[in-house]
Amino acid sequence: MPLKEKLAKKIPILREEVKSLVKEHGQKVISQATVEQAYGGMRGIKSMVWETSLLDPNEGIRFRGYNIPEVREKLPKAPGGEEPLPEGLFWLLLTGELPTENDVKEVTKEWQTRGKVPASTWKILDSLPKKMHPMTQFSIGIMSLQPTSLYQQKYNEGIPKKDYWDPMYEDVMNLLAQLPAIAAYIYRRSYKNGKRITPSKKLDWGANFSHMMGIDDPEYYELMRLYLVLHSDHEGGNVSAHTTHLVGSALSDAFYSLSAGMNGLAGPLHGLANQEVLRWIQNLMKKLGGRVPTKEELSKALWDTLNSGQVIPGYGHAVLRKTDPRYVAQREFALKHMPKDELFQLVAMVYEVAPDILMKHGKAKNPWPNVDAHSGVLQWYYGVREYDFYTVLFGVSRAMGVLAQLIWDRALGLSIERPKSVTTEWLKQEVTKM
Ligand code: CMX
Repeated sequence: MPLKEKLAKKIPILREEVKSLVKEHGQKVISQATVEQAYGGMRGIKSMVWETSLLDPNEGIRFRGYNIPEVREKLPKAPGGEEPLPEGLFWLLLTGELPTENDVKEVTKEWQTRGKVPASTWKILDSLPKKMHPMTQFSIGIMSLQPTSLYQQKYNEGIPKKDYWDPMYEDVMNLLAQLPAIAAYIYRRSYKNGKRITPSKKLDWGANFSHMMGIDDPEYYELMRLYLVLHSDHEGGNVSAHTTHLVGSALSDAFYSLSAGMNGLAGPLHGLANQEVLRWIQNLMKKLGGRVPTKEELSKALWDTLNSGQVIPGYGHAVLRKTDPRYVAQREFALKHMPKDELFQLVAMVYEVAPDILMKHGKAKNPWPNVDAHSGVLQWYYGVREYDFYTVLFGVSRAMGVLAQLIWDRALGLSIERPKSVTTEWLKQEVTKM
């Protein structure tokens, strides 16, 4: 059954479930907020619904109930490949069901068909300084597609609220189909000869992305597929997901919403950490005259970083309390394909040394590595050495999760977000009454 038809069948069922859940249990308390949480990034307060994934502090992410090893095993692969196809993950995120090989082929075909980027987008990108950060170019590239929004057009025509999800689905499919070409062109114009590479009708979404970046190595295709799966979704409270969802709640279309989410991903505490990790490691090697440090030298460098008030990039997490399984999956890929690589060995050494130091330092609640601690070194190995670009790769992947949820946001008719804020003065008065 085509993806849209499958989704159309699921929507009325969940709508009814949500309706009766709210009717029967609407007043039950699921979370409370403390003063500390109000100042501390609202950490842990349960007040948002996110259907596509759920994060367990110890086990890590589950996409629609499937953890990362399960997703790697169960999702269809490219012929001869071993890593899951991102198209299959999108199917799973959107429908909650594992796709067949044929379902995945259909999504690949659909994204190939919808992949033509309007000439106006190329023109806008060409007008930007080549030295502009790739994430800024990416966000502008997404915004440049906004005039193509069918959702906005249908909204203006007055379609009923229950049908909002339909043009949203169309916009999301077009946007996902076009994102790799936009991202790849940003890579080509910023770092290569600036020539656009035409997508191939023979390649899947991830492989086509590598192809358009100018990398036609089957092993990198595999890495790209894995990378795009791993970074896609991490429940709703992280900055990129929450921002996309928040902006969408004002009934802004997918282009406004995703572009806003990407601006959040561009922050150094979020998606930019992947480039920071490699910068940190390479600065350290430069200081040592280009050689791999000993464990003692590495420990000293980690302490120096902490003592100068900086964070160790790629370590810690707002929710996770164990090594991120997305880190583990990338480590497994590295052990299989590049075990002798010097930078990988250094990343592995940081994994041996940093958690103990962070525990001794005593501040970070989670001393273990997150997804960003490993991704850069894999890109570097396959020749993508322009680390300012790494967050764009993250962004193409993250788009799948946040946009799948955005369709559900409209399908469920979720309200405009408007939590209550208070002032410090209000809090000071209120706590004295407790
Ligand atoms: N190095 C040094 N100190 C750290 C740290 C790290 N890697 N991680 C957390 N801390 C510090 C915090 O800065 C905070 O210090 P203050 O009390 O002085 O503000 C303290 O430990 C407590 O923080 P926390 O509750 O453990 O962590 P938060 O939920 O506030 O923040 C995160 C989470 C990811 C922003 C933080 O761990 C961090 O800055 N890590 C490094 C950057 C990074 O890897 N980001 C990528 C995360 C994954 C992603 O979203 O892409």
